[in-house]
Amino acid sequence: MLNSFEKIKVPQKREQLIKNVLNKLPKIQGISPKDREIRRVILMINELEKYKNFLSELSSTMSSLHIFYTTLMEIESKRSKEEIKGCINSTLRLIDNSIRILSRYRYAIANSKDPKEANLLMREAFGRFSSILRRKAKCLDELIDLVEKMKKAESIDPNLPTIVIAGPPNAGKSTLVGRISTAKPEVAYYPFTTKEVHVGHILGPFNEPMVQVIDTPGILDRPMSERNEIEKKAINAIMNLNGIIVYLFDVSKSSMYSIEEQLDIFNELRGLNKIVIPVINKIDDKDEELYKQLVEQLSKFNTKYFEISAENGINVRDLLAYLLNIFNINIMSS
Ligand SMILES: Nc1nc2c(ncn2[C@@H]2O[C@H](COP(=O)(O)OP(=O)(O)OP(=O)(O)O)[C@@H](O)[C@H]2O)c(=O)[nH]1
Ligand SMILES: [Mg+2]
Repeated sequence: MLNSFEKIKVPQKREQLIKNVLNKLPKIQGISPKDREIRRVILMINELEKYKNFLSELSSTMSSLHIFYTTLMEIESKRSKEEIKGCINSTLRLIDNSIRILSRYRYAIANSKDPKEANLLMREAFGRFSSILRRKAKCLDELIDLVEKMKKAESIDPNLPTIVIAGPPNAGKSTLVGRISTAKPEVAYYPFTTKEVHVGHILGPFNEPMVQVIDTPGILDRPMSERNEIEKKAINAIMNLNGIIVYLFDVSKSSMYSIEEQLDIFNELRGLNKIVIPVINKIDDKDEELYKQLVEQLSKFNTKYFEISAENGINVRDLLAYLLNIFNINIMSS
């Protein structure tokens, strides 16, 4: 599936554009001096039209965007959706206005009395063009950066059954995603290896994507207001994708987080009114004390939990069968 931002044509940033226009102007010729100056102003107008198209496309993309992507835009830009829209609309008005100003110069050049006046007017038009862009269109560069970032986001299909793998950093989330889906995410021994949300698929009998599996960055046990951008991306997937959440606990000897911390995050996710399935990972290397503490606590919840080794594949198939069964998919048929 295509990411909705992929089709947006991204123009050059303001300074680059001003520089390029300035380079192109002397190369533009015409059938008369007036005609040449008019063509120069038309070049400026055409460049502004490109900004206008970019802003209009962005605005229409945003109007039909899934909340997961709108929130991702907010995280990436550190601005609210309303601020982004405000920025688009005010810049659109500014560009429209600038096109009108340049069009007036175009007619003034057509009515100028000699080549000297025509050239002077063209220079004045360029001065207006560059000063409006420099002083008033500050939002443009920010929006260009934002769209470039959004183009890199992976495509998530909100209508496909979804499994979101969540948990503290280093718990083995990416290892599990790599084992059960088509994704091959980066796995490493240090925390926060995964910095973006990634998507893999579980394929059906005809190799069609049947279920999507979402790999998320790790989250720490701390208030939402203290969470960094990377953690917020994980929370966005957990909250705004309509999926089953698999919460991984790390009970290995090298676990970096206490059972209390891991349970705090688990409880936070359970409060979201979603299906959250507790999964104890790394049982091949379990720390007996951590394991005992966790099992004692989990049995109080009266919910089914799994004990797996994502790395060695222990019990992974049982977990997968259980998850698919929630979507009414029988693993034997896949
Ligand atoms: N012993 C053992 N190690 C595991 C298991 N699963 C993952 N690991 C190891 O744990 C480390 C972290 O694995 P990742 O899959 O990158 O963990 P993650 O949760 O995606 O980590 P972040 O993206 O940093 O949050 C790696 O060194 C893995 O090899 C397991 O079942 N058993
Ligand atoms: Mg990871």
